[in-house]
Amino acid sequence: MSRADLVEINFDGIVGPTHNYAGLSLGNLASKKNAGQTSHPRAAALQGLEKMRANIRLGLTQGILLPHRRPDSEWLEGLATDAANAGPLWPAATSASAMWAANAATVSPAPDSADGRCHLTVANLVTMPHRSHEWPGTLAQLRLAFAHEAFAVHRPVPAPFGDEGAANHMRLCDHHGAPGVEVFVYGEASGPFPARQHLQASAAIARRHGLNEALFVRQSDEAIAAGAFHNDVVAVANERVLFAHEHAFADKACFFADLRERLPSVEIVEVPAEAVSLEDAIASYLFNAQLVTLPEGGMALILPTEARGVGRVWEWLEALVAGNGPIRRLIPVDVRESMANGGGPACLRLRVVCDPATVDPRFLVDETRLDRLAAVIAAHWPESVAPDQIGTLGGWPEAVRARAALLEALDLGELI
Ligand code: SUG
Repeated sequence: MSRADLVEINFDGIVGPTHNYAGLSLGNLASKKNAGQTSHPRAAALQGLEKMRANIRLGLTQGILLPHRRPDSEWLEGLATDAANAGPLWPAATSASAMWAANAATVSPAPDSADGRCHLTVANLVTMPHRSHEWPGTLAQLRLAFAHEAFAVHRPVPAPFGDEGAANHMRLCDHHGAPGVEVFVYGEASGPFPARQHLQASAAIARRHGLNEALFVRQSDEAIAAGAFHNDVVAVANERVLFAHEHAFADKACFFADLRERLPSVEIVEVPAEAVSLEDAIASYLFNAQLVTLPEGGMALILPTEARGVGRVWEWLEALVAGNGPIRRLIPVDVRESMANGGGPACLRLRVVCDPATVDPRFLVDETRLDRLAAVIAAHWPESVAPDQIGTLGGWPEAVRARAALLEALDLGELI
């Protein structure tokens, strides 16, 4: 059933005070390249807030997800160790990786599910040790934010079936409030890098959400080997538009035919490899964009400033918006600190299509609330974190206090 009260809300992960570059993600080329660099948590978090502010000014509805408790002493306790003795587990215990909210959960809006509720399944993120302990913190937040009966928040799919949430999930529909076709993109282990999304995990989520229309599409091995560790590095969808690299999918002919059959209005904007190679796509992150519908009509791509830095990519995009297609505007945003760990504008947000009145208002922001958050971050987030510092910080009390200050400012003390 189509519903006019439903809008898309982007919930952005706020970058936590322990943001650092530890080279933890095999197959994520930026993470490897920047391992051991000095990070700038304050600038990182403020960049994220400015992205949200710009989106609010476009007329979009904006939400937030909060940094998790890091270092994660409970996780270390489960591994029978602690801050002083964690050794190689320490970087994984301190990672601020929950900032990449696209990996928080898979979301199926109400019009897609048999019971008419919006379903969210928290991602297990089991492939990467530093991300495998995000789910309890995510579950706690989603249970608060989406406590209304309009939602069903589910625990993660059990291991060993890796699930990385919305980063490997796309929804195509005539408009946000209309029933959609949900596309689950999974990988198969083949090349040098892990395939993080398992078909069994995607199938379990589709069953659990009671989806009326679901497609399961294999990501191309070539894309994973080139550094597309999530599908959202090579494809993005919004309403009836799919924007994807030519080599994103293993069998695109079959996928596109299935999609056209289920949603005849679909518009597929494909970027040919001869114009933009997979390598350029991954270096520029042009697909890791927020593809959004503007209130005045037409769609915009909110992309990382890095996309402007690759001449061939920018030329292609400029030609695209000059044409008569659905994508009308290019809006570059500076999220460099996150990008250096492989997280572009799309990685930083979780999309939830719902009635905003059903969301706990503490998880929604306007510009005034962003100002308040920016003041807390400016006062408490470390300016920089050098890699050799991390091991000497013990339980990292400054980071624990910084997060507590943020939660208090948001009246979310129960998450401390
Ligand atoms: O899982 N980087 C994240 C980036 C996630 C991007 N998300 C999406 N594509 N939706 C990851 O690889 C790097 C952490 C480090 O190396 O310290 C990291 O976890």
